[in-house]
Amino acid sequence: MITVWGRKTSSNVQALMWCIGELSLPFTRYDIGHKYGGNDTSEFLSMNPNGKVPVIKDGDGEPIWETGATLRYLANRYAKSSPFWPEDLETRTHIDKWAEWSKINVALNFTVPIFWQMVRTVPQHQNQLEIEKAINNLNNILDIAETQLRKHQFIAGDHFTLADIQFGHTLYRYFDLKINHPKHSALIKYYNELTERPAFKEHVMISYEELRVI
Ligand SMILES: N[C@@H](CCC(=O)N[C@@H](CS)C(=O)NCC(=O)O)C(=O)O
Repeated sequence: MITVWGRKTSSNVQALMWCIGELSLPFTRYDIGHKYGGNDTSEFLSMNPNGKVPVIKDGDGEPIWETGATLRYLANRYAKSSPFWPEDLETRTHIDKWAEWSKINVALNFTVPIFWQMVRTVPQHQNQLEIEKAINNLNNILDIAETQLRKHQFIAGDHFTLADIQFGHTLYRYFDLKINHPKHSALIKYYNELTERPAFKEHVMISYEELRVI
């Protein structure tokens, strides 16, 4: 049994929960963080000194934090030898490369400069010029995903892998926001297919209204 500490409106928790769903793992999840609090207690900080979610424990195991590490742990423990996280080092590293690319280039260039600015910042403090610049920057990065997805069904190739979790979980909010979405036809097809996956529907396509500042 996997225990998860983290509110379901956290994008990092969503990536983790989507992975848990795709791997059909039993779990218990506690709402922690943001309006639920609980991430500043000594009990929580003894698990994760950063006070951030998600944190997981597998049975009585050590707490694991940093979303990328939790995903790799689950994949190593429960999806070894599957196309999701193959044993072959070269194939796995190719997937890991796209997972890392997604976290650093897509998720980080979306969450704070775009999502936080548009949803979690009061309008009088929003910097429209900076938001526009951030959207253009992200859309340029997504050109790379578009090129990849014109050649392959998934972000790291022809199978659904851990890289799709790190890449795809950001797309629900990206497409939901009323911003300029270029005609990335392969990316849009890919996203539409993700929205048909039950675990994506359940864990990623979640309202973010509780995060809105007004
Ligand atoms: N690098 C960490 C970042 C974790 C993080 O920033 N989590 C956010 C939610 S997405 C958080 O805990 N925010 C404080 C809160 O929810 O109260 C990871 O990848 O897990």
